[in-house]
Amino acid sequence: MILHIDMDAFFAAVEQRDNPALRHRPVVVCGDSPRAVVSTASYEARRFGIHSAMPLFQARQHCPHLVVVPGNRTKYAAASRRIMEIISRFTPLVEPVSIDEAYADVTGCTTLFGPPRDIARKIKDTVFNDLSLTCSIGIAPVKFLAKIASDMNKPDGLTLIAGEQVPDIIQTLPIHKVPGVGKQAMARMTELNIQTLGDIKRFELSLLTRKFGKFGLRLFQLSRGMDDDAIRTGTARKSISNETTLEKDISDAGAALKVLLSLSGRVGRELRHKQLLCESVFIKLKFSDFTQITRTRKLQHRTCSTEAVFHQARDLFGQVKIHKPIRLLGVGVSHLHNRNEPVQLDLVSLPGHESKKQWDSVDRAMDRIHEKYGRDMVTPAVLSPLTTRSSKRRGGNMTDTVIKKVTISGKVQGVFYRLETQKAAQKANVNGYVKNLANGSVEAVFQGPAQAVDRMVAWCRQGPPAARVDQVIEGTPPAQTGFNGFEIRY
Ligand code: DCP
Ligand code: MG
Repeated sequence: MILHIDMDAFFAAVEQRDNPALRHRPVVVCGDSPRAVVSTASYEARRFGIHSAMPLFQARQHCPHLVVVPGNRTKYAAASRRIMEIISRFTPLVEPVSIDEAYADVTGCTTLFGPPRDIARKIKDTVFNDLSLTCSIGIAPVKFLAKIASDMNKPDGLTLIAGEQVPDIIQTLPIHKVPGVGKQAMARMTELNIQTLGDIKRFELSLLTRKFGKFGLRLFQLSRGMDDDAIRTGTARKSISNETTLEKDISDAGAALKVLLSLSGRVGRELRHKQLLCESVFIKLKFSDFTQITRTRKLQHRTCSTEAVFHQARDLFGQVKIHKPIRLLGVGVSHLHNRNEPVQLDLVSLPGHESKKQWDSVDRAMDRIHEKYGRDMVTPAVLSPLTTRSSKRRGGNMTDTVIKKVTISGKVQGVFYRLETQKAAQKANVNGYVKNLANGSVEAVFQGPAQAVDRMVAWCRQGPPAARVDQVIEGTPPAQTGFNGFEIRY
């Protein structure tokens, strides 16, 4: 039998646990920008019709005395780890599927711990005693029904679907509750007058695959209670992603790329932290009219490099025709593998790049800095618009400025090097750009007061920590009339 464990109103419950003043009150966990969306709502808030992904302003309309709490991912991740650890005391076959959700196969553990319902009870009690949090558990012979069962009596539920109940449950299960049935599939279901999973049985496999593609076969199987999806331990997480609703809608590709870079950084960091490699990269865009698209690409080589993830995200983004302002951007990776699986730890192949492994050390350096100083040390530089002190000076008298170009070779490519160059240039009030060259070196052009430009050239000879500068060649800068701040070029 399979257990599906899902925490109740997870982020909100952690906040209510840690702050008694929040208990029994309508609470949402949410960012504080005017465009923030609800991460999760306490069950008290749900009574007002508030739910995950609802814009905060709307939630406030539903419930004027709503309490808004900023999230604390570190705290939720710590709780999540403890929950997963508790579950794995009962069975080694645990598949965490998200921060607050896991499947566990308890088939082989009943002699030791009793029947599945007793195991579920023990898990619920231990989670409650150790963490003061409640969860809901569904038990069923197959995964998809276990998930459906965990949702049946939320919060604090324990629901068993025994083998003999399966045909009845399937017959009456509303089709939109079947995992994988989204808006598009629902439109076709309506065309075919399919209302419950049982209704699928009326159709031949060939028609289902014609209508739903590969998913048609899965529907065919699920409608007969068959789910051959096994518990995937270890690298069980199917994807890692990060998305952000922008403070303001944007139409500018450059600004979007900066956000994608920052998101790629977070995704890359999580990959490396979890010792995983990915084989696919995807991006998600939501537009001002709330329509959204995703684009995915399978990679030739597995990677955990921020640069490689960003490279793909940027390419995918380049293929999207932007007709409307962008409201939300997301970057994700999937087809995850353990890093220590016996494959070459190579990074995605980029035309003309021989020294890809450099990124590995750059990433590690970035990760160390991030660990030491926290996220803010790195990300604002990526996202900081080019209205730095130096760029604000632009438009003023730039005639006393000099311009110099340098080409830096060594262990210098990677996001980190360019970010640090940008930061140093901004601090020195120097305009220009820094970019990677196809031959593995980096080109930087500095424009500003002579002394400051010289300081930047000297800075390049040293480079940031973790870089190894072998050579800096001064060259003739391309003809330029002036730069708007100091930018990272791609
Ligand atoms: N989450 C999020 N944004 C969303 C959905 C969820 O940040 N759009 C986060 C917050 C949730 C956590 O993931 O607390 C788990 O998601 P669930 O869908 O399991 O929702 P909850 O645990 O909050 O509630 P439920 O009791 O319905 O499981
Ligand atoms: Mg949950």
